[in-house]
Amino acid sequence: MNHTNYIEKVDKEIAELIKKELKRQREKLLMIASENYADEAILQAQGSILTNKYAEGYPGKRFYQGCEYYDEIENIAIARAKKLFGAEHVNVQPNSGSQANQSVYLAMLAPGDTILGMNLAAGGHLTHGASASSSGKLYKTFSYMVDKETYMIDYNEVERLALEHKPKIIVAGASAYPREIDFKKFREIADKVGAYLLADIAHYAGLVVAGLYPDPMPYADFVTTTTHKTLKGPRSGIIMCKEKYAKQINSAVFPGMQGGPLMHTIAAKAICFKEAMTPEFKKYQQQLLVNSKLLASELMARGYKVLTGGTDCHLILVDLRPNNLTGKDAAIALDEAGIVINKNGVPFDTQSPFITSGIRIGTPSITARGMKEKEIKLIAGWIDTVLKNIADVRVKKNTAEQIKKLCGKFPIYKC
Ligand code: DSN
Repeated sequence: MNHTNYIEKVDKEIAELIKKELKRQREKLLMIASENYADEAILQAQGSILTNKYAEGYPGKRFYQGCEYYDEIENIAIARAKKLFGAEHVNVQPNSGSQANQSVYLAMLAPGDTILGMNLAAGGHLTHGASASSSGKLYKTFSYMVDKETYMIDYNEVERLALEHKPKIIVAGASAYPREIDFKKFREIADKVGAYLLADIAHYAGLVVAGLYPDPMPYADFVTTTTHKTLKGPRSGIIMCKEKYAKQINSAVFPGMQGGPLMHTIAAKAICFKEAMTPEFKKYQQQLLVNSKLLASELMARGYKVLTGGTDCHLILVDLRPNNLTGKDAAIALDEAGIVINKNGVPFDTQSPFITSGIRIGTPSITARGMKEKEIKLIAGWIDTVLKNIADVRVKKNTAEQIKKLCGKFPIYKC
């Protein structure tokens, strides 16, 4: 990509590393469920002169002069996000999904108030109340697990915990949960205890707007998402809510949580939302889902323990304990063979988060390259071969060569 030419002139060291990373993105199968390939228009907006400006405040109410075009850009991003998600109010300034969630807490909770979210070990996110995150340090947190047999959310257990702890906010959403989330059920539970409902759809957003995953908008008070996963946009976040919370949410994002918004990223988000309204985007989401369901069944057919027995979204969780493998060893071996996934704890895991007993596999990036059922079958075979020959250097090298060849047929970033 020729914008690296400018970098080469001033910093050969960084230019070289970007080139190497481009080669890695081109030649390997990127299958980390939370990653994707942003297209050239998104990259161009993020690398644009819009990075030069401070625009603290909101459209029409900025603290700096010279924001006339930034107001227009932000208003376009907001209008598109409202239309795309059917939201009453949208704040497009959060720099990430984490900051979006933290801003909701800052807006609606006082330190010490209670949050009920999905346990990190069950697939929840750090910001859903994990002790290592500010959400777990500033607030009193309780968490729900998944069912020990089915690995699905046990709504009776969520309700029991809600009745016991009377949370002020309940978080529905996950980073590693492959099944549909019943947002209506969460609403009913929240109403029983007078809690707000926050739906974090960071992972599922692309599928939600394509109508392929449950839509939380009719049920949740707040919906947060990142924009770079299934949405295929820039690395960032947004918050959506009912109009009645607009003022509190806006004040929590700025000046509560952040300073000057990243206007180049907001422009890229606007482009992302425009693209997400197209029929091509819907087709992409449909294929992504076909691919992940097929990958799950291909792996199960080869004897792998796919948690919950399949998937309703872009991600698959595999428990490797029956294979006597750790997630860490599997992830390293697969990476050496050209398949990049992440080690992932499985619910009730006895291994540490650095080792883990499982892996998480996602199809957003390979689908963005145009890969379909034929390629998924090949990939399932390669995953199996590598995991059965984890220490065999020749197998890994041979697989990496075949993958490089396949990737050559599905080029990315051609210019
Ligand atoms: N770190 C992200 C993921 O991989 O799921 C969640 O924010």
